[in-house]
Amino acid sequence: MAKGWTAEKSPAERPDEDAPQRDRSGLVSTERVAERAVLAARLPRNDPRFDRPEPLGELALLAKTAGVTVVGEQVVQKRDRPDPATCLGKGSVTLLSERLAEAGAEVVIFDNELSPRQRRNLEKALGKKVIDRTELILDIFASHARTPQSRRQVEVAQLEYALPRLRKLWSHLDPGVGLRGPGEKQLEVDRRLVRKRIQELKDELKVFRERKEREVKTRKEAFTVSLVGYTNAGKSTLMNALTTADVYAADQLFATLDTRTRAWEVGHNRRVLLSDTVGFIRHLPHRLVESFHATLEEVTQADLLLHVVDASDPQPLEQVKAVREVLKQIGADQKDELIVLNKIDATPPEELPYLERRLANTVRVSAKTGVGIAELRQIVNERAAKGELDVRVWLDVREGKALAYLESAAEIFAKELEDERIRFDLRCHPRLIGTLRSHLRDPDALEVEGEEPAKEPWED
Ligand SMILES: Nc1nc2c(ncn2[C@@H]2O[C@H](COP(=O)(O)OP(=O)(O)OP(=O)(O)O)[C@@H](O)[C@H]2O)c(=O)[nH]1
Ligand SMILES: [Mg+2]
Repeated sequence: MAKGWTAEKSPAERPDEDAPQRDRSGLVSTERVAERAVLAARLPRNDPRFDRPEPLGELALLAKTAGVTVVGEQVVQKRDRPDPATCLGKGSVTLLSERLAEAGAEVVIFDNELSPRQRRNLEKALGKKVIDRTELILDIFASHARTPQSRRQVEVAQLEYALPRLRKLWSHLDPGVGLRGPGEKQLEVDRRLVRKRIQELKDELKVFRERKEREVKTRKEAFTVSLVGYTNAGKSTLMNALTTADVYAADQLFATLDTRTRAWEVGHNRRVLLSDTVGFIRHLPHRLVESFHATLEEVTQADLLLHVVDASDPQPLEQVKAVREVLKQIGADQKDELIVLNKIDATPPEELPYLERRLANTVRVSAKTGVGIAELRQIVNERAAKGELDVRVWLDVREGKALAYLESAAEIFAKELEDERIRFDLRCHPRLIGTLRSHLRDPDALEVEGEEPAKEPWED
């Protein structure tokens, strides 16, 4: 296979086997084994999730992915503004306390992001551990991060989340309100240490990012396609179905945290580079998006986004909206996009026309059964072919390297012997032309459609 088509794993993508299971600061635990939790939320009155049989279904799935057992009845308060002290109102806090006791749960998981104060007050009122959605997502990311890069990315996000919440850890050392005791001093020291660690990690990540940018740039000669979509939409399964990649796919949220790139043959001698990456979710903590910038580099550089949608989900349009918000955050919202309606084997057929009317540019597939894959391949083939140019190249039969490159990289539709050289008529992506030229002994033996052939100085 010609150089440039295979994407080798960079060190940042290789599993980090020796990494400690806990982060060095010891502040943020990633272990949450066999805990029993009750779910709670404050939702605005017009929240579309009230139309679902289970408004907190996604939070339940997140909890399950984090290894938490969800028990008892959920507490959902309809309320347009959060109570500044406890998020939920008094009555709902009391109800929550009763449900916790009934279910024998040790933890409450909130769907809302809680301020440090709200969380403190709730823990005091309930006498139980309180965690919020952001923390749960960070937790899942932490336990799924396998590479040195993704581990650092998660650690930065966790530490930034923990920084304003540090006080709690040291409150037991505080002698009382208004007195600066050892706890206060310890807190200052600790904040400084955390900030220092964040800076260290960011410096290390900068190196990863610069390497990634260089790597992505060198692939510029290929047409690049990125799979994006809500978590669990089936991106990795589709990647496996389209290429011979062996990417981890599972019925859990955020199964993928890194980017994998593989060559995908979409037509005769037309290969594109296909990348699979981390999934998105509603209200993805922005710190997380920021720290995963390097991982998302492929998306921002792609020529085409395949936006994978789980058509069998009760609310696929909500997911599309959430994904587009994240794309906007990373500056990829103006890209060419094709909506891939996936899991059609599990979707009621009458749903599909409705989705197709609401979303332009769609194709139906099932990554699981293979239905629609050929059509998807055809569409991508056409898109990749769109910007291609007609090129004519003359080669001496002894130019073996250039010959091999041509045959592997371009669509050749005519080959003729002309003046003791072989003339090739081919179509290829404009970005390939530079490489093609560099392989030729005589750089003028290549003509591009619409381009003036190079003149010799005496021809003017
Ligand atoms: N019925 C059905 N299930 C599918 C299909 N495609 C994927 N799945 C299932 O959906 C689940 C999620 O698949 P993944 O490929 O891991 O999803 P992902 O989008 O990569 O998820 P993250 O990496 O977690 O963001 C798995 O249990 C798959 O078996 C499909 O076409 N039909
Ligand atoms: Mg995946």
